[in-house]
Amino acid sequence: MLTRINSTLLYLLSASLIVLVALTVADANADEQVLKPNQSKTAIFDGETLNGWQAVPADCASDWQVKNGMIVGTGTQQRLSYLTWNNQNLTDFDLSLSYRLHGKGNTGIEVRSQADPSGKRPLIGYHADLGHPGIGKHILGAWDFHFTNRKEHRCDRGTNLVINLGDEATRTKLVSPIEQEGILHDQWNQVRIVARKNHFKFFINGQLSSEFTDNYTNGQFSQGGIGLQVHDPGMKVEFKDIYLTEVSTPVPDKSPNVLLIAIDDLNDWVGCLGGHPQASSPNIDRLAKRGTLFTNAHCQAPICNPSRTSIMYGLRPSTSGVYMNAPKPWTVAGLKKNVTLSRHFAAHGYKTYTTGKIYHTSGLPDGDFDVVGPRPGQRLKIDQRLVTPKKEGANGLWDFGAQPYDEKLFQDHQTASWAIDQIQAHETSRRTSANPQTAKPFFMAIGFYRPHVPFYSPKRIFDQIPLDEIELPLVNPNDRDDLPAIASELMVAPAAPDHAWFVKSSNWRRAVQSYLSCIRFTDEQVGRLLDTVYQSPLADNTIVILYSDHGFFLGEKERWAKQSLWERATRVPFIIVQPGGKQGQVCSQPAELLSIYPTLIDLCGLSPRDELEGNSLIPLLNDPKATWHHPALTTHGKDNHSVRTDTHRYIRYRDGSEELYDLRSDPNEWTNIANQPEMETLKSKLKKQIPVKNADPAIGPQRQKKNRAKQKSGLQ
Ligand SMILES: [Ca+2]
Ligand SMILES: [Ca+2]
Repeated sequence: MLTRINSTLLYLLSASLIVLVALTVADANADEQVLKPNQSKTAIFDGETLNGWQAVPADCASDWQVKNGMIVGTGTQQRLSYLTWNNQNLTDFDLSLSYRLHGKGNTGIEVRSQADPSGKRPLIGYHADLGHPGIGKHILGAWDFHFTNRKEHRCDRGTNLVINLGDEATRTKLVSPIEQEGILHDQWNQVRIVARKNHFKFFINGQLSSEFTDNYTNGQFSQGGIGLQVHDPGMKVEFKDIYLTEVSTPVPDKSPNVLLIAIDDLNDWVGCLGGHPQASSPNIDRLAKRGTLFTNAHCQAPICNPSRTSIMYGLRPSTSGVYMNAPKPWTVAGLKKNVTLSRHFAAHGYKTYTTGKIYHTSGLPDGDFDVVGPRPGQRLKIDQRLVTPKKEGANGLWDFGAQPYDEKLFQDHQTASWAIDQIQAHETSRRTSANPQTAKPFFMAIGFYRPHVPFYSPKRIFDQIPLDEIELPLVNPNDRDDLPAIASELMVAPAAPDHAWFVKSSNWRRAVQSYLSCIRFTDEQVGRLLDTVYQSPLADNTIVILYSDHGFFLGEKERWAKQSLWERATRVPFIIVQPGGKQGQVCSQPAELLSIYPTLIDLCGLSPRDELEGNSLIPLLNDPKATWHHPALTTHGKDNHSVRTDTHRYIRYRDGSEELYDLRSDPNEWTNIANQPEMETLKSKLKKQIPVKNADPAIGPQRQKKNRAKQKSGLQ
């Protein structure tokens, strides 16, 4: 009986051991695939001799012995004693070993170690700390910075540390790091160190313990040796199964360049979205074929300032309080501490560039980019006024037609030319630098001005789409009958002429022709940029993202411009191309422009930011049909929201009135089905997606000043 129990126990124990080993191997393999080593791992300890190893300093050789297939390190004096492997010029590698620590003390592994030119220490470099569970997380499983000429950075167990160009640290928590209980005293532990360019990972027993990225180019070590350490009298540590894999196969760059192409007021008419038969956009279409086209992507606000704020700050309008074209986000007190997308890239060692319109009115927060190019604005001095609907209540930007001047003078031609020059200069300087591997990558945000009003483009383009052949958008004369009153109030675009004016003055067709011409001209400029990237080595290490800040109405629902929560104003072209990523993917799941920030963080390995509200699109880039429970939200003014799923749009206004459309049968959103009783279940489900927090509209310094003046004069 006793024997049977014992053998059952033994069986259970050995089964759990097998499971444990299998899990460890699976984890290790997952990372191996990322590394793509070109060699199999090499045992660098033969189990019998210390051939290939040397003690540092040389007079501590007696601290290191081989016994029973193990390297045994015994501390004999109060000093640092190392056993180093003879290759002192390792760059990218994967080191694995087992260690067992007896008694007190701690030990560690030297990574990219070098002789200390100042002679203060035997070796300097990065150091992975080992020990037993009792010694605390500041030592066990942490990274140390054993340098004499730069500062120490805490990178405890459970930490992801990023050191920026100025040697300043940012720390975030790892998702499921090894816990203290997972590390054993007096027993064998498996350790794995992965060094890849300036990124270092430390695994214990198959789980990540700590990792860091070192962007401090003045101090980082891109090569060096590896070694084992003891340092206290009586301390005893054993090592065995020591394997080294040198990684020299080129792998996708962990710090790719980023090219962000923002287009102003471009709706879903473009070729690859199939929106208007005469909207030709061959260059945007060819970009889509190189990566992932999101066919159900939506802005977070249907107007310039709040949409662009949401993209660059990573916040919803309902959180930032930036709902309309004022105030500028960087003047809002509550947003001053926030780190914009470009600044986050700068903090990770990128050189940042911008030109054209990235924020509303082409303004920029102070110091938001390292290099700022031309920002010519929506109107040029040489523009001739062509149609003049100004007296009909529109602002001065409302005009359209062909401008006669040289094409090179158009804003978007200038913008593209500057960007191309900068990209080429950056690339030349990187290639010719002393160490191209560690030269800064670029983050460049380019904002094209058209097809925003005025709809001006060269005559050459107008001639491609004759006026009498223009197809007008579909209009249902009864469309507005089923709308709540607040919808009709909110959808008025105050700066635009009304639809009646376009019809009465016979300008509808002309305006559509002009908008289509602008799409073609801007698309040509996009093509020039794409040629610069894709006809050069930049193709292999540059992420390209193209988006429009929101859509645009040209008579649909008998209205013009953006400012509404319907499809034509919220849906945008949105394309992400990553080097080495899957090509020709089409994703019809709901996507938000707000996701650009967190997605780029993931694609470029930057440290995450807790305040960001968008969802990283990585799962959809990997598989466009992946399970995705996130609808796309658009907000227009405080507490008016639209929720777009893969099939429906639900709109809820601040007074509680609603609209619901089934886009599968009603792509023009003509039939509001919100009042149908059978829709209650769906509506209550969609209602739950609406933000709970609805910040009051943010106010900038001018409004604050006025309010103070009012208070002073007793008016408030
Ligand atoms: Ca816009
Ligand atoms: Ca309707």
